[in-house]
Amino acid sequence: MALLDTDAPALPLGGPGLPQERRLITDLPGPRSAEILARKADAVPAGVGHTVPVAAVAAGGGIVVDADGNSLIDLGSGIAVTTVGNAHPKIAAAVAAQAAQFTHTCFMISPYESYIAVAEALNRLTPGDFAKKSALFNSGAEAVENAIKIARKHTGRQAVVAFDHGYHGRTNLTMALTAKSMPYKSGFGPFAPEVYRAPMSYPFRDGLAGSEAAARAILQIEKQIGADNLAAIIIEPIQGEGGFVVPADGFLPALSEWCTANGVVFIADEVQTGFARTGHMFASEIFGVEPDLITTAKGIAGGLPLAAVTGRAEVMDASHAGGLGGTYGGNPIACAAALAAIDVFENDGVIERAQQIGRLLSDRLRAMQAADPRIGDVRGHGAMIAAEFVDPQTNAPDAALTAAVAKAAIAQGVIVLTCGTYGNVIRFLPPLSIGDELLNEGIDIIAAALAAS
Ligand code: PLZ
Repeated sequence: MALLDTDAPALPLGGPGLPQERRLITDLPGPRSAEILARKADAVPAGVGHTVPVAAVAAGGGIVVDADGNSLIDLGSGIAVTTVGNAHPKIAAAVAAQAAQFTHTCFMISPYESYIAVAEALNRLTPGDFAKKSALFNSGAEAVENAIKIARKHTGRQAVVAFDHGYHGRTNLTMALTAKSMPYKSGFGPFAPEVYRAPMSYPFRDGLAGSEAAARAILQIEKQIGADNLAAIIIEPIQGEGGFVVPADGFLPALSEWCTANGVVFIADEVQTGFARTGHMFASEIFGVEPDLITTAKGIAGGLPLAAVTGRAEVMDASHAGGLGGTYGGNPIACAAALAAIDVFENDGVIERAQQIGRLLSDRLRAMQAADPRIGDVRGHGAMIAAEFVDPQTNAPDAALTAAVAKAAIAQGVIVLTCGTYGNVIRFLPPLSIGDELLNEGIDIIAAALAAS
């Protein structure tokens, strides 16, 4: 039905029947949001920041509504989470039905079918035609932690390699895996040991072919760690927080082949790229790799907290009984939401919509780039596209320009996120329920902000 019908006048997807239009009736924040944010400053520590100075009260389609009745265009999906749209009716119904049935038993105490059904779906949908198993957790960071535990147990080795610009979370082990110090790590150490960093393929900045970048990384790994000591390498097929860095062709397959040849577990962190975001169910498919383990979260359950590790059955089974788990992992409400979301991903044309959005975004951004050399690079796949801002003379990152453009767009009611090691990337992660009109209006506003900066 109207899920992906972009001609629908309102509410293509989700929620409380919201008109699909940007509408500012106050400056941002309006008085009600300002009051709520003042309470935030008193009650919530400063370390928990926010990007958009409004308090949300409703969201659906491509719109977020704030406490003063302003409607903002959503180009962020709450960091790549509400891929099927916010408050999707199928998810809202599944959540309500499950909440009325039971909210928790703890899967480790009294298992239930929906967890198993989510595991079966993940085993079927992830790349690789081999026997797989899945374990469920609550957050992306928790999935990453567990993937590393599983890889260590399977290999009997300790070292783990992550990559320049990589992001894997904010817990102690995942801080160690994450590359960027500010704001994620600074002052929060000491970090988990036996974590090493290898150079990433970043075609815009290193100019290397995928095979060259892989040879560089592998040489460093062999010389500085040694394959015999290495349990796993973990990599985002397209880096998220690090700047939507798309590795050169051949980079990921070469790493994956080296891992296989050396008994190292190849872990793809698809927390941000997974579930149709890139115009494929998983980004690993774009590069033709079949990871041993895949971590997922974010888009998996339409906004409910759920995460997973999926992978080769013999690797996943390495842990002794009782070695994996957690009180809430695979909570029944989150599993009900995931089953509803997976139904939408498989049956409602979501992947095709991500590809359409990708074409629209990259066409528009490339046209802007042709007219303005401060856009050094446009890259990404599907509804995960970014523009990198630079000084056109030197290609040096221009974080100040990036921040100014994002701030101006947000002030006009467009929720847009930045990213990148150098803070000079604007990323587009719209919900796939957004209509073309809102998407174009959002880009128009960003283009005008750039022209004025
Ligand atoms: N792996 C690839 O993108 C989360 C974090 C934003 P959690 N990215 C958004 C922030 O500032 O905290 C992410 C990711 C990749 C792991 C994670 C961690 O997922 O669900 O936030 O723990």
